[in-house]
Amino acid sequence: MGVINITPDSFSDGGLYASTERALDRADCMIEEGVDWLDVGGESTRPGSAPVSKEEELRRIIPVVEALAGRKVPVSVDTSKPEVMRAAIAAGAAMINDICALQAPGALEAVSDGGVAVCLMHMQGNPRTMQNNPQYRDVVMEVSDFLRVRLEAALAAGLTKDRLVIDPGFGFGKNQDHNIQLLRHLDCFLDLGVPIMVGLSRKSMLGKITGNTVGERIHASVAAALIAVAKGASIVRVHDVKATRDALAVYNAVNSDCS
Ligand code: 9MG
Repeated sequence: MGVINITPDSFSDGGLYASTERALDRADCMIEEGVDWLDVGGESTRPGSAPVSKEEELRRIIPVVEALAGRKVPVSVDTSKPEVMRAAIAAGAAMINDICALQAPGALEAVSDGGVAVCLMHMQGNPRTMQNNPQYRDVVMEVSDFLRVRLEAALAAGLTKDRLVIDPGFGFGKNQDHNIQLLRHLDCFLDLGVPIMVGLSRKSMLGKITGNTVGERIHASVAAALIAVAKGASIVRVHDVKATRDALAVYNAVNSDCS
């Protein structure tokens, strides 16, 4: 899944794609590189970021979603606002990627009525404050329990399992040790019975390990994506599509035929 941020303050490509035309160029480039999904977002979720109004989020994303609906690749929209979810679905989105796991009032109904797929992500706190000393007794257990409860809520609202994906939310209210524990034990989330998605690409967790700046984290991002897939992830949310696809092609060639 390729990341298309239409945000002036996004953590890795801030300002670069902050226009419909640029977002579409970036999407076309990712399509050329073989992306399977495009994830379009109009509100930065990086640590410390401030929320944007639904009007501004709609202004940023809807023209891009409408234009991409005519391309060959399905579009996911990264939003937590029910009004934005409904408008995105009407514009052609096939998935809602919600970092708040459909906890906003009206969110469950918005996606259930819309018939789309949904990614339920775990976050402790909110983007503005989430990295201020996050605490867990057992991070893997607590994230898993949260996702189980949100899956039950989604099923009770009429979504079916084949439309649901879960994501432990790397970097969303987690310190370095929490992130490493989650990646090390990612296979535990397979017990939840739905596909696992992860977003590790260019994140500060990789900067802390390598000492590299955001722009220098491509190799670490590809390594992290490979580890995630080896531990059971089905969808990797990335900025560097070709590099990730190439690495996964090698991985799959070795692992798909066990004869
Ligand atoms: C929007 N966004 C930023 N990081 C993300 C991650 O790790 N997972 C998901 N599902 N969405 C993310």
